[in-house]
Amino acid sequence: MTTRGQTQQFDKALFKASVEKHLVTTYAKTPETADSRSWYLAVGKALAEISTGSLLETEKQIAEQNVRSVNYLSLEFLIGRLTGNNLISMGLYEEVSAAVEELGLNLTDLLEEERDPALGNGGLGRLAACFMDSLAAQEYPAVGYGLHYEYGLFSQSFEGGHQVEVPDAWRGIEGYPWEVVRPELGQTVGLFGSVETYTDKAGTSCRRWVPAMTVEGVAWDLPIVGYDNKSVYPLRLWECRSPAPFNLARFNDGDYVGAQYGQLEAGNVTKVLYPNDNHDQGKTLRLMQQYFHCACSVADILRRHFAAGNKIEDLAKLESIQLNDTHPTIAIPELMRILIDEHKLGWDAAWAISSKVFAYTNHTLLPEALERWSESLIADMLPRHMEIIFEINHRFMTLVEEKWPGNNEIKRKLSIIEEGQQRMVRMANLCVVSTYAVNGVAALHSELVKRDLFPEFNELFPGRLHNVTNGVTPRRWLKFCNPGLTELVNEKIGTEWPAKLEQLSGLAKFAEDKKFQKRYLAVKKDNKQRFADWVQDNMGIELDTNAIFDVQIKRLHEYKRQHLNLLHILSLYHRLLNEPTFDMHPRVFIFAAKAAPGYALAKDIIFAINKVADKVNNDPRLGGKLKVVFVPDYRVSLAEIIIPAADVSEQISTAGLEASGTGNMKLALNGALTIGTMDGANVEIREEVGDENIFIFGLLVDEVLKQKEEGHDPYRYYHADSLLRASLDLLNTDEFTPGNPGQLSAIRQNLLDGGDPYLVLADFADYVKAHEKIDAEYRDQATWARKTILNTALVGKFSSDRSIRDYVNNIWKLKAVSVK
Ligand code: 26Q
Repeated sequence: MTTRGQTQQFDKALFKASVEKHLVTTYAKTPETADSRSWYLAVGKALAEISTGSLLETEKQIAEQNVRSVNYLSLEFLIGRLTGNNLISMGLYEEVSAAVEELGLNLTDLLEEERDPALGNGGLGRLAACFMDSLAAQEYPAVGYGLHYEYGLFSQSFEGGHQVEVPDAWRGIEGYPWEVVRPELGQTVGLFGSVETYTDKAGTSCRRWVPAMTVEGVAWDLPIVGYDNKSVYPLRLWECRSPAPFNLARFNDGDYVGAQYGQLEAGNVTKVLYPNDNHDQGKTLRLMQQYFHCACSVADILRRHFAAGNKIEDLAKLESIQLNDTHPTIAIPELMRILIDEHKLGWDAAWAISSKVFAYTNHTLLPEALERWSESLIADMLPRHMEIIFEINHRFMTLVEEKWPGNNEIKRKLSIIEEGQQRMVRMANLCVVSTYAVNGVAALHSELVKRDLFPEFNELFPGRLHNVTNGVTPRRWLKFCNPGLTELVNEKIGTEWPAKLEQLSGLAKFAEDKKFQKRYLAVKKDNKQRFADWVQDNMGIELDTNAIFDVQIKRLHEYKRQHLNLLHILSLYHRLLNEPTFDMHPRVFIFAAKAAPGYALAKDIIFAINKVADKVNNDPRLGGKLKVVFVPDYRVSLAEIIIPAADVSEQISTAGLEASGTGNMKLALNGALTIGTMDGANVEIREEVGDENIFIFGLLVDEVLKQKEEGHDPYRYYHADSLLRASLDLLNTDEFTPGNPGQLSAIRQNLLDGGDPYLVLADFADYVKAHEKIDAEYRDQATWARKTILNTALVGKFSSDRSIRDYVNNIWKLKAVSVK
């Protein structure tokens, strides 16, 4: 692999010595007895030694310059493996590869030993990881704040086609070599208790929170290595521990052990990542995670601010806090509490600061994903915060009254507090009221945020609502994961594109070049072979790389419509067996997806796809034309081998429901052609690559809304479309579950009698047609080559470097700091 100039001093002999030292002293292995995993750990530690030094130096230089920085608060950072990526950013990939070879090791094999840190669910967590990469690459001062979960997202296996979840102890027994604990950054966090009034020395009556118990926050830093520069930024993850010695007196006073909180052990707070994606469950422990995260992070931001010699009044000048969805919203009342109760600012002075510090990113319009917490739960766990939320709402309601006098309906709609049997706090409303900028994550989504989710807020706060279209880091999602294509691109347009992805457009002029087409297709073929080998080795399924590799990889959710894909597969199965004139190019349908453990229909869909796979992969009547592979345990490192191998990218959500999508960008960048609805970032991908180079189908957002309003009638489609009927009815037979008819009928039932909430049936016919077009166009390899090359060439906009520059210019207003 070609790397850019190394950014670190590198002495091969010293490095080898360091690896061997760690092997012996850190991991207690001799070179003779060490297995591959121990060598990986030792190499990781030797590298982390370099990056930790740079992290401290970066911290120091940024503090000295006392410049504005952003703090990215997220409950999730789905970073994936660090070793390969950091090697690329450090410019040391080849050097280290050579060094370990001299130790008798193979770098590629060592990298496979690393377990993915899976500290996130899906898109939102992965976005946070890409953003950290792009902040460091462009040297915009930043700290990422997250949680140090003991267990990441569960790993998935299949038993009899059913999803089985296994806990993910991502750090292993030895610990993760890249992380470093920072005991000096520890924080103490209060919980529960009461609020009291007291008179201060000046004779003013004040409020203060007297927590009933405290827990300790321990900081762990992971290094985010800047690509081709000397900056290393911290991803700071908080681990919750109980105070030592445990504060039993306090605890017993309020009888917290006895009655309600006996279950609470500090170590439980950061024990496990909640495995829900786009769904809110309202669990007490989750709120505790959120507050623990916010309290530690806000305190650390203030610590840095004061350590650099600044005054509290200058906080908004120097710090921005970006809230990754509403999950860290409680940081807002936490900062207000500190400003008022601890720094003794009046409400207006505190609000003037706080409301210029926070900004909020919305990632969803799905009602079930909008966080609402019961007032009584917040009042119990965080009584002072609840008071502050009421005060924010009170003042906000005054504003609403001024704007719409006497209009109680609008007040009810906009209020941060939702009235009802039990009052609820609407976290999104709290965010919009309390931040200086709110953004959606793709142009269409941001329009819908303005038009449908927050129209009145948009009137009240003109200019507050923005768009920042998501992006992905080209370092991991092209340079690292697709070395073959990287080499080809380097040869044509030079090596600067990983930091300047717009330069990919220089490839467009080769789209018709026969020689280039051949080489581009050969790279794709190699990547397909690499994945096919993986599938053969791990799943025992043989794949033909001449087939179209059709890929849908993302969380399993009804709105993402994996079951629409399944119905299309069933329609092909039906036609191959029943339509004598039907022909198709061989196709491999590749799925990877985790379902939230409590999401029954999502699990049914996984089961159904697995059962259909069993049958079609072994049915000689199909002549090998149809294969279905559901790859278990979808994760970042698996995406890294599937994406480069994809011919077709399935982005088929019901229009209006996928805020952006980012897998769509990664797949297009690696030359997969999108079949997709006019949803999320698909709309902008179409704008960039041109209508000829993407397969758009299905209802538009407003058609979806209209159809829902008028009453969608699934049976109308069922009766009118014989292919749809045949496909659906297969789910009621025992074709795929021999001897057990009905095992797959829950999906059919949901679509027909459950009202088909995501309009699968309404889009089916158009989807089938779009696939027929794909089939025809793939057979003409010159046409296909042109289109796939143009996809790579024309998606430079979707670099997360561009997203970060949008945030920097329109929201954060940062200046880059070049670390010397
Ligand atoms: C909320 C409350 C309690 C427990 C869990 C949650 C929770 C957790 C994760 C709610 C939502 C999420 C994740 C949402 C998510 O990944 N959204 C995706 O964000 C991407 C980045 O912006 C977009 O590209 C996707 O369209 C969007 O679905």
